[in-house]
Formats: sequence, structure tokens, C-alpha cells
Amino acid sequence: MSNDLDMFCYQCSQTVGGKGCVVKGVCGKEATVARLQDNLLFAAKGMAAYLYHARELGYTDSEIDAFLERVFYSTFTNVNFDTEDFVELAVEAGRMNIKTMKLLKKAHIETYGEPEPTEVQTGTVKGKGIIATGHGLKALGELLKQTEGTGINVYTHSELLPAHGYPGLKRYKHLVGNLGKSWFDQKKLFSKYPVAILGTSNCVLIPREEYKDRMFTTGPARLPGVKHIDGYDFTEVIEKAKTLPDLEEKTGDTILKTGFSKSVILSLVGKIKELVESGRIRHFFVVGGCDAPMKKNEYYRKFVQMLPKDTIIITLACGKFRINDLDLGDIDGVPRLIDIGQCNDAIVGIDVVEALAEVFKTSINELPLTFVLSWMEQKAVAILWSLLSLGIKGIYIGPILPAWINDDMLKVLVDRWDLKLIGEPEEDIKEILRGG
Ligand code: SF3
Repeated sequence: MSNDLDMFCYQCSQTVGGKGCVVKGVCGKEATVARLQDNLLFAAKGMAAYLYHARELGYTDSEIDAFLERVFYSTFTNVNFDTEDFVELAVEAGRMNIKTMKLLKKAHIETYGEPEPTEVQTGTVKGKGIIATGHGLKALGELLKQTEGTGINVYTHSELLPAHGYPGLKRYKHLVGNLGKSWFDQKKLFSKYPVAILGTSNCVLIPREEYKDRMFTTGPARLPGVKHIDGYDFTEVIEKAKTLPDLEEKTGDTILKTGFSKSVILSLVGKIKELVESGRIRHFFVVGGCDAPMKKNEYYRKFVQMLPKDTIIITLACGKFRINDLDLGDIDGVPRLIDIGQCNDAIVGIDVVEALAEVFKTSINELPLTFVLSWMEQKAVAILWSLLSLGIKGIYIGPILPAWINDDMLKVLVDRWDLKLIGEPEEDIKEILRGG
């Protein structure tokens, strides 16, 4: 029996391949227009997430809102069939995402102060606890306020690690450390520690039965069978934590360092210039992004471990958990591994890279600097387009190409931006350091 739906193009509402079929093939999801629409929608979703967290803190921007409206209308089934325009829209999405990340950074700094380098414990402290995961600083801030003086300790997980660097959050003595690594260790981690759990944003996983009743979501996060809290009254989370057993005192093996803000890095720029000119710093790398549990993501740790000692590595997002336990030392007081924060703190990376270009009186592409990024989902797509919108060339991405990129799109990304897919760490390093 034939399926009528298969015969009907959801792009142009015509019979597939029939007389009125405007873009033969689009309905088969093979055509470039459909792929570019997916790409744009993913970037818009990433932007929307950052915008959401800025709005939570009272920061909005009508130009960004208007752009998102344009994106959604442009990806309507039958309004825009122009591939060139979709590439330009993606570039514009990158620019708008820069604006969005700036807005969120302003919101974070004006609410919690500018981050400062901070050491973060990775073990447990005797007593009851709550783990907060996700990206929501507002939710974490409110949780810290409400748990103060209750004897409950608060731990961060994954993308909330950078919260420890913000003066307005680190002042809470019961924000005692970070547990686990990036988002995909949740099930194991939350099963291991008998604490209450609060999911504040995307990157929550469907919970195991064993901790479902002590998990809560807030903001945009929702999970089946898990209590959702509207607003910021976390009484139920706190009450649940009180009923759970104490954690043991167990110091972690690693102390993590986070909180390298724009001001902190810019205060080092003079020194960095000197070290570059005297040949003590050869190259800068930005290594980070959205981590994924694929074997191929081991690349990023190997890559950093193989880098020569005269290189500096700026890291961000949950991809940092591949490398942030490494002791890479420093070059004359400049740390070799610099954690600038969450994925949205890519804006700090952009500001720093622009400042370096200014100091060396050159363009970003002429700097001895290479981006080596891992992508996983929507936010990473928005950030990639932000970097491309600045004209940054030669970015390495991995572990695989985004699924919607077809040969046509790849050709544009390679021809216009010299985008590269990661290969083997040793060979990639050789190629980068010889200027390939
Ligand atoms: Fe990405 Fe979840 Fe980790 Fe924010 S958004 S970095 S994966």
C-alpha cells in the first residue's frame, strides 16, 4: 500500500517530483536547503538557551529576539529556498550568538561579579549534600542562598564548575566542590552519591530508578517521573537532602582550577607578548567544546598531552573535563592550562583572542593560535558559527562532522573557512606547528 505522506513534500506542499515540485529532493532531506535549515535551527536553539539564562537574570535584547523570529520564519516550509541566503543567515546567527553570549556574560558579571582564579575540591565533605548540574547560575545562586546555614553542602557538576570562580557564589562556604566530569557521567555519579540533585538546564539525562525520587529539575529542564520546580523555591530539594544519609569525608585526588576571566587574562597580556617575542611561547590552542562519550573524544586529551611545553591551552565548556586534571605547569608564571568557563564563556575566548591580535598588531588568523573544538549539540553549533562569523579560519572540529553537513555544505566550510576535521593528534599537532 502506498503511503500518501511519502508522496507529499513537507517543504513545498506539492507532490514530490510532480509538476509543482519547486526543489526536487528537498523533501528527501538530501537537498542542501533542508540541511542548511537544520543547521540554522540548531544554532538558534543554542542561542535561545543562552538568552534564556540571560533573561532569568533580567537581561534581554530585542534585536536578538527579532533575529530568532527571522530564523524561525526563514525555516518555514515554503518561504526560502536560497542556499546562499541560508549560509549568510548562519553567519548572521554566529554574530547574533556573539551578542547573546556578551549579554549573558554581562548578566553573570553584574549579578555575581567577575570570576577570579579559584581552586575547586573534587571530593566529598562529611554531611548532607545537593549536587547541581547544568548551566543555570541563577538557580545555583538561589539554591546557595536557601541552603545557607542548613548544614547542607552544595556540589557542582559539569558545566556548573565555573560557578566556583564567581565572587557572588564562591562566598558561600557550603559550596564545597565539584563532583564528576561532563554531563554523560550523570547516571553513575548520581547513583553513587546519596544526595539530592538539581538539574538546571539542558544536558540532563533520563534518570535511573534508583535516584529518580531524589532528583529535581527547574527552568527548562524536565524529566519523566522527576519533580519539577517552577520558580526558585527549592524547599523540596532541601527537605529531600535532609532525609538522605551523610556523605563521608573523602578528599578528591585532583584540585581543579577555574575562573580565568577576561580581566585576569588581559592582565597577563603584556607578559604573554614578551614570552612570545622571546620564543618561550610558541603557540596557543583553544581546546574545548561540548564533550561526548565517544571513543574518538579521547583525541582531545591525547592532543593536549602531546603538545610541547612551550604552548598555552585555553579551555572551556564540558570538553575541559578531558584535560582539566592534567598538571601542565606554567611558562614563567603564565599557566599553561587556562579554564575560561562554560561554553557561553566562548565570548571570553573571543575577547582574549581579539586582544592578542591587537597587541601583536595582526589579524586573528595570523596569530600563532588554533581552535581545536569538540561539538555535540546546539550550543556548539552556535559557537562554531560565531567563530566563522569573525572570519576565523583553520578550525579543527571533531570527533565527527555534524550529521546535517552534506558535501555541498562541507565544500563551503572548507573553501571559505578552511574547516578541518580532527585526525590523529600527533599528525594534527605537527601540521599546526609547521603552519599547515
Ligand atoms: Fe555543551 Fe551540554 Fe557540554 Fe555547555 S551544552 S558544553 S555538552
